[in-house]
Amino acid sequence: MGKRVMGTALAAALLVALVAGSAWAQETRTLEFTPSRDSGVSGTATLTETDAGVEVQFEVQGLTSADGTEHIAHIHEGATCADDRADQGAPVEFPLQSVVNQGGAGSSTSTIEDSLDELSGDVPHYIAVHDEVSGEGTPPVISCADITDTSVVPSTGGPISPLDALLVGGAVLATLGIAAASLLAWRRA
Ligand SMILES: [Cu+2]
Repeated sequence: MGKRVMGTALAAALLVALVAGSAWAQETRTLEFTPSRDSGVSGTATLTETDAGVEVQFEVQGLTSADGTEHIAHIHEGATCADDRADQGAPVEFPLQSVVNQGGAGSSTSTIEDSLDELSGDVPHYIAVHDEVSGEGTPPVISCADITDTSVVPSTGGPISPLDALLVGGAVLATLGIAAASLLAWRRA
């Protein structure tokens, strides 16, 4: 009986440690969108490494188009936001879900087949939100976020986010509790 209780407790403790470990290892980076071409459109992007690739999630504010207007968005490879602002932008590497203006703000979530290391490596990448489509050609970029090592804050090895701290702290407490309980059960047996 005692041995079985302890075995179960140890298995539970291991499971908790595994879950905490994977939460710890999940890499998330936060980027900032700044206005291009005096658009006044800014925002925040979160890039998360997942099993399927990189989940790109962002929201922008300050859109002045009509409600319901679609703004196409991409990840461009081979230049920076500064280059794009000097009309020296780079080609699209990944299309992203378009932003739809709702009351001046809009969001987008896409998963792309790439890695954070690749996106923030030697070749520059930027996330671009474009002006509303009118006529032919790609409309100009109105908000831009560089994906570089200096503009990203990894949650592993860097500053710990409050959620990470909560998850890990909770897991540590749970593991200690289970260990204490199993020790008690073992002593009583
Ligand atoms: Cu684009």
